[in-house]
Amino acid sequence: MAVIKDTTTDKEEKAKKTADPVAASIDPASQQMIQRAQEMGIDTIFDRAASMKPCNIGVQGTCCKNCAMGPCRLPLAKGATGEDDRKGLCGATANTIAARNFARMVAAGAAAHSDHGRTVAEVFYSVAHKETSDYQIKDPRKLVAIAPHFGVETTLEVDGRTVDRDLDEIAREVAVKALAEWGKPAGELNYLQRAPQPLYERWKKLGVLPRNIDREVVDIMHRTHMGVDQDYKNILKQCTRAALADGWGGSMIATDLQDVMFGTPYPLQSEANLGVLKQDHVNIIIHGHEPVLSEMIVAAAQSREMVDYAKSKGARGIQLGGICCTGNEILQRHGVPPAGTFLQQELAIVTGAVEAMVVDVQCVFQNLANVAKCFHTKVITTHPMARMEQDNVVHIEFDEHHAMEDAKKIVRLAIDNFTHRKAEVMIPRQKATQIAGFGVESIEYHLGGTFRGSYYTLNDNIINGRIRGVAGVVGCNNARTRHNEAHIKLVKELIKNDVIVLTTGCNGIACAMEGLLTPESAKVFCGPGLAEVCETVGIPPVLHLGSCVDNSRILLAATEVVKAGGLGKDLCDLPAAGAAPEWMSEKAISIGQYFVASGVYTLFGVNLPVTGAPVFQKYLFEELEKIYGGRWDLEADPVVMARKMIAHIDKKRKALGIDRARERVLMTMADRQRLEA
Ligand code: XCC
Ligand code: SF4
Repeated sequence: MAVIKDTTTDKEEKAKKTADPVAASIDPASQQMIQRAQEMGIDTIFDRAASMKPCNIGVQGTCCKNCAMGPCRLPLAKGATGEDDRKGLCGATANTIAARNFARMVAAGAAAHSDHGRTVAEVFYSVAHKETSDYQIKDPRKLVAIAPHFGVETTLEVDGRTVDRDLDEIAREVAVKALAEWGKPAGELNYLQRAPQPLYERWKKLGVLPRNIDREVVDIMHRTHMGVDQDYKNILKQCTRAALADGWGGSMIATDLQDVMFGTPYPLQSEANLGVLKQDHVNIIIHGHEPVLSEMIVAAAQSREMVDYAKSKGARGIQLGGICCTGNEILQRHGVPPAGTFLQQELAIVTGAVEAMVVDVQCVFQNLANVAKCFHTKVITTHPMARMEQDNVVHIEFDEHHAMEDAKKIVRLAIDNFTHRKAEVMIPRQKATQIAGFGVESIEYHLGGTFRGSYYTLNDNIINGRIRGVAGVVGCNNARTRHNEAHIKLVKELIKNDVIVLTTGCNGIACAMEGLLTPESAKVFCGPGLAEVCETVGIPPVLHLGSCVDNSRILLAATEVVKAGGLGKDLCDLPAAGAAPEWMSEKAISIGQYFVASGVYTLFGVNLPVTGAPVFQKYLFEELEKIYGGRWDLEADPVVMARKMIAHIDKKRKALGIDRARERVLMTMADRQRLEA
């Protein structure tokens, strides 16, 4: 194959290294597949990370290519002192450049989440207007619960009596109101008022209430064009607006309407890791983010017709497996096991057991198609927005108006491919059991019990110190750091210290692979307080809340905690912190910014592209706390990261006056006996 490179030097060739499988991942299944790929001469992201260094100016966030006079590169020299007179051709400072780059990441991230939300809202519109019969309203209760937040009445007066409004009518009105959130000409996003009152008032006073979702993204693109906003503080203010439009807008609407149409998740048992694939089954991997298609594939794969067809080809059945957040969506609602995290997508194909890898949008490696060339696997793109240039990729465009038909076409293609399998099937045996499917509603049910569904019990256990605090640990894998290592070290350190963990995204999959999503793991890994709570209530110490758009569930769960009382009046009062230890995507930056702007101390691992602009970095890491109550931080060491989160949690406990309760819990048996004597 022709490779475009400078033929005058073979430096590139010499620099080509392969990854050390054990150094690349903590997961034995992944190690096995990395090694197998190397033996077969197939390169994976792990090898590419070993052979290509990241740009050391981009890493600092201080390379500007926003006009053709650049790229202007402003590296910060190690140990630089004195006046910072670095500037681009136009005079843009390192702060301006880093802030503009940061803002564009927020814009891309908010756009990705929110555009996913828009698709969901459009499908919901079709459902509400009876344009499709493939989808239904599976959870009418949730529809009635969210309608008031859009200003939609759920009851009406008839002859002086209050009666329930017709569900179809509510659905139509919610659909119209929800879709309007992307482009309404005036006002502010409806869901913002779901935040605790003081937080909403703070946003209002600061002038950061998003107007409509699309506008805040466009605003960033305009503002960061050459020669517009050159004040890093003002640029960051717009980051907040766009990020809030994601977390309390596009993402939250996506979660809610998905629940309405596909069902609100409820705890269920499943498994995780490459070992979920089956030698004698047709294996279909579903990868990406939007569950509108995957919902249909799950239904199609379970249909009698398809199962019989699979059997007619010599398979014993159809096994679905998820990767990334589409995987999380079908896990939460149907128990479909994730085959792995973001970094395992190529490795799934390397098993030789995957008949089809179906992808929609986001976090999909283009290299999947190259890996697939070495096996019988069909890579199927399904979204008009996301195609691949390689000629072995099949495009089956998905349309909600004939959703089931499209899904069956895809499943049939996978089944037909079963007979093309070659001899080299090698499925790692590793898989772990997990309990997933948590959400605002099920936490309420579990911790409140059948008789008293409320967050009161959770608050009580936080106040009495059995639970020290709450951590949201979320986000991706990053090939610049050992696969899953920081995720697992961080989460283990937190639960060891009685901090309950709410997880989403690839962290959720990583924790599942490690067996942390089982109630039984509490006894092994948790401190005595958290272990006791988990045992009494029968929950894992790490609660899987779903995909990355489901971070909105974390925001709402935290809001419920505030509402239940005794832990302050605002999200920033809570003994809580957030982290994305292995982040890589622009979506993560948007998530980080909306958590910070909602009052949460938020730590990122690996690196943040702001280190080349120390003044801007200080603004994010220190000044923001005075404005929003939350702030950014960077910490590559997961154990230190946990300590920082715990220190913050303890600081908040002290401010709430509940630090002494915690001390009592930590008493040893001997202390107790002494007291009783
Ligand atoms: Fe992608 Fe959502 Fe990150 Fe995983 S956690 S790598 S964004 S799949 Ni969302
Ligand atoms: Fe350079 Fe300014 Fe153009 Fe950026 S906008 S590339 S700093 S001249």
